[in-house]
Amino acid sequence: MTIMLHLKGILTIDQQIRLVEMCREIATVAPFITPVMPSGQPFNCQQTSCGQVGWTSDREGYRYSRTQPNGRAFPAMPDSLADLAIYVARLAGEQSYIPDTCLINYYPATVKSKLGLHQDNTEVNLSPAIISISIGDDCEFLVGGTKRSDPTKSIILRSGDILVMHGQSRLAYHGVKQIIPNTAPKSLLKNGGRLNMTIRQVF
Ligand code: MD6
Ligand code: FE
Repeated sequence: MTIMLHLKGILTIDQQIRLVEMCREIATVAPFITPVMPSGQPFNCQQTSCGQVGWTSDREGYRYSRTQPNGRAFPAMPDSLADLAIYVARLAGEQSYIPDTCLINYYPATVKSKLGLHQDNTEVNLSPAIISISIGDDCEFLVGGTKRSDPTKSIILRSGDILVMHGQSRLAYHGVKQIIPNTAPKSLLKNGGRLNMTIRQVF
């Protein structure tokens, strides 16, 4: 059984605006890129990270790296984001959560924006929760079981929602089926689309 914690609408609009500003600031140091998968196929979303390491995908594989493709370190995780993650981890029953990194995905408001079914298993320690913040347009999110062939169900992730994949759901297959245009709170993202921030304890 897949048990996740879905905190619907837990972030105020002011908190969401501050998170968008945070992502903009992070992107001035670690610009969004469109990574390629090990197969060479580009992702259908743009990515950056903050924290001591950043999630990286290229021809060499999936891994956490201390440096961006441009050779520079990732910007530190802002304290307010780390504090939010520690608070939410507690709600999921994890009392000693260490937020090492936050992967930021941006999905432009196009039909092409999606993320294939996958399992998050690049972390060295696969036990701690992954805390996922949604901002902007609604997203149809698929969640299955721990085998790729398990049936999936759709849930809608809306702006201000936080989803926690922990315990039995930590290794559940999941993906982004579609971004639903023009569903975001007004003037949150000037070109529309969706931001997703996933905070992880890697080690
Ligand atoms: C997204 N999220 O929502 C992509 N992974 O755009 C993920 O891949 C994800 O939301 C692990 C745990 C929660 C997630
Ligand atoms: Fe994931």
